[in-house]
Amino acid sequence: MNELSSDLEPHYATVLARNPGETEFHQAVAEVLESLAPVVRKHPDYLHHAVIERLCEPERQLIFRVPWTDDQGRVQINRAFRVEFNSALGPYKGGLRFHPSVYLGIVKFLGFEQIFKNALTGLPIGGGKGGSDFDPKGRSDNEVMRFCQSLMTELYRHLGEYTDVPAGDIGVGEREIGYLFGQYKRITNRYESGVLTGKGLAYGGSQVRREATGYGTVFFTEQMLASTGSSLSGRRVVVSGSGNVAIYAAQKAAELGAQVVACSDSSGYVVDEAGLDLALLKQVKEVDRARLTAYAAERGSARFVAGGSVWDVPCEVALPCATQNELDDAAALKLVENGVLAVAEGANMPCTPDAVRLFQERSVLFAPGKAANAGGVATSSLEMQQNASRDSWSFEHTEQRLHEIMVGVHERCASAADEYGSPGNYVAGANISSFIQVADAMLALGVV
Ligand code: NDP
Ligand code: 2IT
Repeated sequence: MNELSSDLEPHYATVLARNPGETEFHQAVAEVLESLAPVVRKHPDYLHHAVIERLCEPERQLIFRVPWTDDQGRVQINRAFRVEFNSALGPYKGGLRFHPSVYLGIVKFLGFEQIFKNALTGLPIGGGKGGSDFDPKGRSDNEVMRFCQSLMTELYRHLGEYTDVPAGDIGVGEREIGYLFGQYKRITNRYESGVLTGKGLAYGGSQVRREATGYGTVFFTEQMLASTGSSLSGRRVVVSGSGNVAIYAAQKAAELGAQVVACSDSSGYVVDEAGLDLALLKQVKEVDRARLTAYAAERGSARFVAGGSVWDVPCEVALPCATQNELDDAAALKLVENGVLAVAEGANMPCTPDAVRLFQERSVLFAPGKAANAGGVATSSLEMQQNASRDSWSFEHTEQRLHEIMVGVHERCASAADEYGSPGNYVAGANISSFIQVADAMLALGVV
């Protein structure tokens, strides 16, 4: 990491000492603190009132056992987490991730990022995150339902539309949110729509929530390119992942005239020089829940490369939309050598710190996840608004709101970067603008 100022270094040392082994959480904290030296110089109050120490210590952390029975009648035990990180701006808000790699350090990195991301949207939402080491791959619908019901049987007591509002993330989509909501409703005997977001359209979901993260990432990319007089039209784009964020990032990029030539999953990547066939990709991933090899088998122009790095595929715009630390310095160098102009993080923290540094040194436009992928949680907040007013908006209206929000996120990042002496540095801009917003609310609320 870069060296921290002497004001901030002790806080980072405390985070390391108090949270041993949680490397992703350390990485996320370091990345924010690295931007804050000019802020605490200008506003020493933040240090006097221990805002940084308080921000780095979650308000509440829950860890619990999730017992469930598989289709063979065997009892399975998973571990689940909910980290309610910061509620200065609103109820805790953030997704649930189901993936075998989930442990406390992952949930804390995601929850910490979420505080700042949510602040950047300008909407009244605090930061939280949760998940489980449950692996939905290869599980039947019934197994997933029983797991979700068991998880909610503990989690429900910590949730509420004014308290904590989960949504999806890796491994959690509309199917899982449906089962979770059904169990919440049953246990509480309340039709409390605003307690979960990412719901299906049949029962209180919002138009555009499914598309929102990917669309928002592309809207942010468009703003970044426009700031240098450029656009997405005619650009070669590569996305990583082939899940919710990747599919809708690819779709919006294609709608704006880009050629999206590759995507990936954890087994390898697909190159499709004719441009990805999004209807086929959705059929394979959303309906059949199959692997990318099935896409390549169906599509004459596509080639599946087992293993390897999708970042070897030459492109002008790279959208990492899979998972944390999936794009390292070697991949970044390859992208730069191949002439990449812009990188926007659809995923949370997909680029390693060395990769980010390399992009910045080589003047590649770089958008950090907490800005670029904020459209998902922003549209979750729009879903909460619709639920609270018992209303539902059209697709066009909701997409228009999302677009305005992403323009606003870009504007906040760009102007904070200018004001604090790092023009064009969206990492600094995102961290500074969101930190000030949360810190000011924390000061106003007193020592709580
Ligand atoms: P999905 O579960 O829909 O898709 C995840 C995709 O990433 C899959 O293609 C998966 O491949 C791949 N992937 C996951 N883990 C790994 C891994 N360890 N190594 C390689 N590939 C991996 O998740 P989402 O699309 O919802 O989430 C993707 C990213 O976007 C995450 O970082 C998430 O935190 C972030 N995000 C999501 C938001 C949302 O609203 N859903 C909002 C903002 C950010 P495979 O199928 O092989 O596992
Ligand atoms: O990382 C994220 O912002 C999400 N997974 C979405 C959170 C939400 O509450 O919609």
